[in-house]
Amino acid sequence: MKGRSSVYKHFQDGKKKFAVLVDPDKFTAARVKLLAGKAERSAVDFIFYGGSLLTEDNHDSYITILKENCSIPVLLFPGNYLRINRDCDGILLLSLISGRNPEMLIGKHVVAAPLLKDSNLEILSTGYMLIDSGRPTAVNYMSNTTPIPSDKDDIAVCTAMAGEMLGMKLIYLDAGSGAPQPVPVSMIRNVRKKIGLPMIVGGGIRNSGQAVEISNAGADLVVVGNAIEKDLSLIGRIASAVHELNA
Ligand code: 1GP
Repeated sequence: MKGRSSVYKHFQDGKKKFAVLVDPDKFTAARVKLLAGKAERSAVDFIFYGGSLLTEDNHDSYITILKENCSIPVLLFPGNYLRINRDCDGILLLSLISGRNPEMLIGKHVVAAPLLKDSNLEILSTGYMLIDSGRPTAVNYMSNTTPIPSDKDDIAVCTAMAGEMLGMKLIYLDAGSGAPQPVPVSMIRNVRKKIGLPMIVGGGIRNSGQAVEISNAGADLVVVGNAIEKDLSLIGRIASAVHELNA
C-alpha cells in the first residue's frame, strides 16, 4: 500500500458491502468512465478488475480511467498474476482451494511472487472456491478444476474452514461469471456459521433482491459483473439495497 489506508480493514468493519467487477474484455473506455462515475455516486465499496482471459490490450488504460474518475479502491482479481498494475490498491491473491490443480493452488503464485513483493500492492490472500452452478463456467474450464457441487454444503464448509486455518484472509464463494444460479443461500449460511473470515460471494447475481438475500445469509461482500455490464443502472439499485442493511 502506498500510504493509503488498509483495504483489508474495510473488509473487517462488519458492514455489508458491494463490489462491481470490471472485466476489461467486455468494456469500452467510454463505458468504463461511465461505470466509474456511477460507482462513485452510489458509494460502491470496491471495484474488482480482471477476467479469465484478458484478450484485449486495454489493461492499464482502463485502470487509469477508473482511478481518474472515482476514489473507490480498485482490487485486481487476476486471471493471470503476471498482469499486475501498480496503480491498483491491492490484489486478491487467489488460491483455488476448491480444486486440485497445483498450478492454481500455489504454482502461479511462486512465479508471481517476486513481482508481487516488489509491487507495493496490498496482498489479500484469498481462499477461492468455485461452486457448481449447473453449467461449466469460464473459470472451471480455464482452471481445469471441478467445482464443489451446489448441494454439498458440508464440503464447502470444510473447504472454507481449511482455508481459514491455513491463514487465508478472505474466503470467496464464486458460482463463476455469468452463472445461471448464484451460490445457494443455504451454503452461504452454513459456511458463515463455521468461519470468522470476511466472506465474498459472487457469480450469477442479477438483481438487488438476490444481493440482499446473499448478504443476509452471511456474505460480507457481494460481487456483480455480468448483470452490470448489461445495465449500468443496476449499480445504484444494488448499492443502496445492500447498504440499507447497515442502517
Ligand atoms: C465472477 O463473482 C464474479 O467471478 C462475478 O460474476 O459476472 O456473474 O456477476 P458475474
